[in-house]
Amino acid sequence: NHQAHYISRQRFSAELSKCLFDFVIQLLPTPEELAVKEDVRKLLERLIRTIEPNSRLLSFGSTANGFSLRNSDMDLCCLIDSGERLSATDLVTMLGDLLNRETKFHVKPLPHARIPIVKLSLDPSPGLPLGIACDIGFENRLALENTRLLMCYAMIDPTRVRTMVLFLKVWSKRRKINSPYKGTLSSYGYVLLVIYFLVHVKNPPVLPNLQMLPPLRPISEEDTHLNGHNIWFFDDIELLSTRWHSENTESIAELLTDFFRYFSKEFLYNTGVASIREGLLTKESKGWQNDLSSAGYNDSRERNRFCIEDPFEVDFNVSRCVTRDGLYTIRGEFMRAGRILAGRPERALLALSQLCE
Ligand code: 3AT
Ligand code: MG
Repeated sequence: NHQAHYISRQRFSAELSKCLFDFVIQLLPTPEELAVKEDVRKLLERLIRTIEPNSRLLSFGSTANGFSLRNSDMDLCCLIDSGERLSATDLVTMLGDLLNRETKFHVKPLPHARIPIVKLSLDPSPGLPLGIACDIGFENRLALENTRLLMCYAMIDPTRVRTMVLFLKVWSKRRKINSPYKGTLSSYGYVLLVIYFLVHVKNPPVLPNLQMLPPLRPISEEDTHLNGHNIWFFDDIELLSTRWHSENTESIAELLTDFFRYFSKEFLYNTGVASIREGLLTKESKGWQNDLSSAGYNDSRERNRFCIEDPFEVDFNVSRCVTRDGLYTIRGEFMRAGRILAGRPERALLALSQLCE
C-alpha cells in the first residue's frame, strides 16, 4: 500500500510538472509582441537622444530577464554615458513634454517621485490588442544588474527555474497578492523568494550561490562596486556548467509543492530575513526588528513584517511594502496552494486550474 501510494504520487508529480510547464508556455509573450516592444524601445531611444545625445535606453525587469508573461509592462532605464548631465527631474519633465508632442502615448511624467520616472501607455490597437504600459527611469544601474543576476539564475536551469517563477507570477497575479501598492509583494519579490528557496532551502540545492562562488581571477574593488554596493557575481554560465551541476533531481511539481510548504509553515516570518546572498539571516542582525514598542504608524513595525534582502542593495528590504494584512493574505494563499497540490493525486489539471481560479 505504501509503495502503491508512492508510485501514484510519482505519477501525479510527473503529470503535474508537465501541466505546469505547458501552462506557462502558453502564457509567454509572442514573438510579435517582443518585436513591437523592441520597436517601441528604439523609437523612445531616438527621441530621448534629441535631448541627451549620449544616452542609451535599456530594458530591465521581466522583458530582459526571461521571466516575462504576455502583456507584461516594459521597464526601461535611460543611461547617460558622458557630458553635462541634466538632473533626472529636468529630464523627466523635458521628456514628458517631448513625448506628448511627438507620439501617441499617454504620458505621465513624475518628476518629483522618490525615483523620477515617466509613465507611458499606448491604447489597444489591432496589432497590439492589449496596448503597452511602460516606465522610463534614469540611471538605475542597480536594477540593470539585478536583472542580469536573475537572468543568469534562469539560464542555469531554464526549465525548472523559469517554470516555477512564471507560475508563481501568474498565480500571485490571479490570486491578487502581487501589488506592493496594496500591501502585498511585487513580482521581483516573488522571484527572489524562488531563488532563495532553490539556493538555500533545497538540499541538495537546485542552484549555486552566484554571488559567493570564487571569482575566476582576482578583481579590484572598482570593478565590483557600484555606489558602494558589491555587485559582483559569477556570470559566466557556460563555464559554470563545466564545473557545477545540481545533484537535485526533484520535479517542478515537487519543488513547487515544497516551496508552498516552506513558505506557509517553516519560514520564520517574525525573526527571519530571506537573503539570496547569504541565506537565512535574522532581522536582529540587520536592525530590521519589528519595533513593537514604538507608537507611530508606517514605522519600521509595518515596514519589516516580511523581510527579503535585495541581492545588491543589502540595506533595502524588497518586501517593505507588505503590511500585516498583506502578509496574512499571502501566507493564507501559500497554505491554500500547498493544500491543493498535496491533495488528490488523480487529476493534476484540475488541481492546477483550481490553483489559479
Ligand atoms: P512583471 O512582469 O512586471 O510583473 P518584473 O519581473 O518586471 O515583473 P517588477 O515589475 O516587480 O518585476 O520589477 C521590475 C524590475 O525593477 C525588477 C528589479 O530590477 C526592479 N525592482 C522592482 N522592485 C524592486 C525593489 N523593491 N527593489 C529593487 N529593485 C526593484
Ligand atoms: Mg515589470
